[in-house]
Amino acid sequence: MLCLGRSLDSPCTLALLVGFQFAFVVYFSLGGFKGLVSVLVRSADPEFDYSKPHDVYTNLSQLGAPLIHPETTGATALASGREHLKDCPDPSPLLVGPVAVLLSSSFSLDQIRDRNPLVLPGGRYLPPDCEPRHHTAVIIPYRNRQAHLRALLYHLHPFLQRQQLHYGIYIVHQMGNSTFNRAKLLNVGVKEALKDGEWQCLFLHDVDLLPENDHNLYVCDPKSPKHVSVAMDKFRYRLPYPQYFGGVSALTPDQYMKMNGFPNQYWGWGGEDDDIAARVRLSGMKITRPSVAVGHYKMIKHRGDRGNEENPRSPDVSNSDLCQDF
Ligand code: UD2
Ligand code: MN
Repeated sequence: MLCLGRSLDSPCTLALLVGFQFAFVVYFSLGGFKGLVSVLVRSADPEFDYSKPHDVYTNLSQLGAPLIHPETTGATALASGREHLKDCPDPSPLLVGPVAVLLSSSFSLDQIRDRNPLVLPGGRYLPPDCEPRHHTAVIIPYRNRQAHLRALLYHLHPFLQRQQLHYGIYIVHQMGNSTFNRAKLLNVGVKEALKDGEWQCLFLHDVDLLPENDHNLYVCDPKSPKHVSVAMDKFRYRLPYPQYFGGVSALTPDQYMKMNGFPNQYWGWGGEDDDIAARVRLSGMKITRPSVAVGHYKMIKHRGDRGNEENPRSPDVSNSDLCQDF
């Protein structure tokens, strides 16, 4: 090379130094190695145009007629007449991508039921014309959020039906005025849901979070617990911090048992989501996430609730906590 053997103050060495400096500035302004890779390698993630969302009830008329009477709920009734059905297509042809979100629903529960005629009593659904590939229980810890619950049910029923899942929605209501306990309610919900049906996947879902893209499938990852609400308007569509596990998450019953359920000792707001993330790690599992492109959610704005004041001290996360919590 022409510069070799010349003294340090030669114009050539100076040019090299300036070049290196420039490369460093570019490297760090792109966010280090990750940023550089994302610029050089085109991401395989799909892109969605959130500026033109579909109505959340799009394609619902294509679901087909019910094969069973809507009043029948028993397992045998659900199975009868379905023996010759083929597996549902993968992916569902009914998906539309971004869907509009109504943050306040003026619909009553009766009106929501009327708009979703294929949903069975108890908030259960089974695709009428194909055999579902996935069986998901959605578990919602709840107290005194009527308006949020109506907005969620209005949105979630058509959203999940388009995914052609077998699903059930469980609202776990904490009675009375004593301090709220989200994680304990989730434990109760898991136990009751598993008594009720052979669910392969447990979706743990805040009542005030509305998914914005139906490609965000409400199915579990058999390898790892999944944190699902990765991009919320509340956090400007980014993860607030790497270990964040709040909002919506999904576990198989096996994953739930392996981490010994959720902690029961978090009374009041906060801390339990981080504890749950720590339990995942302590039990030797990793957290997986959908891409930010599909994991979009809107959160209904709200103030803190009476009876769910901030938990003044977060209980220690230790192995001794990992005992008989569910
Ligand atoms: C965050 C997390 C949430 C949880 C909480 C701390 C997000 C989007 N969510 O929510 O998962 O970790 O912090 O505990 O970051 N609820 C009721 N009635 C009540 C109180 C709570 O139904 O009186 C339920 C409801 O499902 C609600 C959830 O508990 O969505 C979480 O409570 P929050 O919405 O008040 O807390 P937030 O939004 O800070
Ligand atoms: Mn909230």
